[in-house]
Amino acid sequence: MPRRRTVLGAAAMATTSAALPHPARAAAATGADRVPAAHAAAGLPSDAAVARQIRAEYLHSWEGYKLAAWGYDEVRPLSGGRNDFFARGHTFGLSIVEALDTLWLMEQDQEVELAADWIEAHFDPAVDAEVQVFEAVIRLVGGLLAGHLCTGRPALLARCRELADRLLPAFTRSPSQLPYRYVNLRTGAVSGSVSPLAEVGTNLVEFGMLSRLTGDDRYWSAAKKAARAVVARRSSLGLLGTALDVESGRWTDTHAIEPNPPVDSFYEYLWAGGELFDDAELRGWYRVLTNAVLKYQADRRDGRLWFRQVDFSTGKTTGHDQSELASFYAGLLGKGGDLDAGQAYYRSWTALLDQYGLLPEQVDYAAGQVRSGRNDLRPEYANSAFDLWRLTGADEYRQTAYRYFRAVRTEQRVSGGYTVAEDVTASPVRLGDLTPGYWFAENLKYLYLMFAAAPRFDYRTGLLSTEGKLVRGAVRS
Ligand code: DMJ
Repeated sequence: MPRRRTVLGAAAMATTSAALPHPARAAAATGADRVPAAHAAAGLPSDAAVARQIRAEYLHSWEGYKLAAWGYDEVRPLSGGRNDFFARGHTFGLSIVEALDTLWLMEQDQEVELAADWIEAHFDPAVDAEVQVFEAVIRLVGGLLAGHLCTGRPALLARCRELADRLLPAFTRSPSQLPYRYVNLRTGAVSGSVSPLAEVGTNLVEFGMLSRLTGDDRYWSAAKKAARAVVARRSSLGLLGTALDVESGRWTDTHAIEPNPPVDSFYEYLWAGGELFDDAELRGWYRVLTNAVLKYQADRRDGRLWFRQVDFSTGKTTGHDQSELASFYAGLLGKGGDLDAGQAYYRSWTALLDQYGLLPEQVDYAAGQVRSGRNDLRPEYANSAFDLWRLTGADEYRQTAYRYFRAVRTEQRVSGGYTVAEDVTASPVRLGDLTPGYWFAENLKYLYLMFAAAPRFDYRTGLLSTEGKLVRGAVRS
């Protein structure tokens, strides 16, 4: 079981600005309405003014959800409709669970009460429906955990544990220790025997934290065994494929496609689990696998860094697609110790942002073509800006993050909140009709923390999950 470290938990989190690393100290120092010279030159208002803008937009979106879809998973902000994210006809109040710790970090205590009260009264983990284990873990288990860590409310941890218990059959009923993709939360029936890597491994953080908080090792043990089962199947080059059959334990797809989905956060959680639980084995796996990605997949062309797809046994190139979701990898590379590569990859994405205004969902970087012009209000670029700013303190990240914020506000803000775009290459941008749940957990949280010098976030130790949930570094007074 992951050991309890003294830095974890609210009481130990009190910190002074003198103890903060450079970026947070800078933010604290400019908390007043003073505009640093570099920001003025780049057209940025003061940090405090930017933080106020970001919080106002978050609350605009939150109010839109409350008005049209309170208690439902997701809002359709143009039509005022609702979306069931996990299973048709069932709601988990997803957006409420997603928003809880962001509202807390933004010091919106009345809204926090409202959200936590709703969860305690209505969140039902015993639904007779098949849910996707990966999504339930990162969004719901992670959201309830973060909510508990931020507010201290024991009922949130109890709900979280009940849900995790209902997800566990996906792991324990698998002959290979690789989890099934779906589980019926009421009956425990499992299904979906071909699991992509992100779905196999993106549970170490949530299950590890749950084991630590409850003293019950089953969650961590299941997660660690699943990660080990993947790493044991790496190719002789140290590369991983894309998906495994959890019953035979064999690869069903041997293309190495990191950092694209559906592999992306498998690597992220080896790093995060190693960091959060001081686990040398996870750190070692992250290093070996990342070395192979950098050696065989890094593709530098026209001064830009991208990651090609290759056959995992031969290293032969099979594609040049890059998903917007992959932009998280810039921050992960930085956190994992490959800062130069992380910064270079971030700049590749900034160049795309500057070219299109909003990031398209999928490009072929070699052909210079947009494969999908959708924009699903994804948070990954903002996530990397936040990570690289924390690591370096460089102004570049706040300037580009603000450009990202302004573009989204200009193009995707509607009277009912914020919405996805069908095509960012069309003029004007063609909008869709959905606020994805993760919008309430991620994008504006990263941006807010970059400008707000938020007193409830420990800038030294704070750690966010792949869904942006605060799993370490909540400063409770
Ligand atoms: C989020 O649910 C999480 O960030 C996840 O890791 C993958 N990406 C989506 C949003 O794009």
